[in-house]
Amino acid sequence: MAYTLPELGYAYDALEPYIDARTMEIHLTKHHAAYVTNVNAAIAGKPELEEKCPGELIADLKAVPDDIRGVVRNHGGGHVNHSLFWKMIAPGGAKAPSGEFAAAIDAAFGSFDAMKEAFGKAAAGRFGSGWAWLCSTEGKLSVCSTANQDNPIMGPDFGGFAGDCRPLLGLDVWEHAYYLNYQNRRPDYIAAFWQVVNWDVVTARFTGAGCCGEK
Ligand code: MN3
Repeated sequence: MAYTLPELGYAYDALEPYIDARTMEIHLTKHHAAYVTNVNAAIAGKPELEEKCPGELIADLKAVPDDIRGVVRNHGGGHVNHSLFWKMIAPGGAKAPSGEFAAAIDAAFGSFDAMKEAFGKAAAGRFGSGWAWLCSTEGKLSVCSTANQDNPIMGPDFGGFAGDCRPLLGLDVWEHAYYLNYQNRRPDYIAAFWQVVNWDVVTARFTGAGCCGEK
């Protein structure tokens, strides 16, 4: 069964003024759509790969044949990362973490603001294209970044991280994610991102509601 482009579930302009409608539309219907098309083409006719959900596919790149591993890493990663991203910035939800999750953030970083600062540094410091992440590794929180479309669950051989590392929150810092509205001002885009994070979605990932292949 081929992978499909997910529904956004909200209007392209729902995140304005922080993320503009045109960027959302191009990002989903051109960039994300291309990742879906290309990963599908790569695994077509390989039922042992096609039967996996996208998260399972990218979490075990060693199982992918050499000649398509790069395409699956880039485009399968792109599909997983963007599918997560649309949910993490869906309108609504809590405006800040609470309860056990807030306590874990305080334990790891000292405060919510300190976590945001560390995350922002990871996002701003990623040279070129990639992602910043807030991750949970066996309940311990950390921030990190990955290059290109690598995801923390890919593991250390493929740009990810060791252990049972689950991305809770991700920020796309490819220029296509912000250039129309922010041009070269990545720090402004990072600051705006905090206005659209859906903390209900992020909290659900911390408490274990990860879906297929996301650990
Ligand atoms: Mn993107």
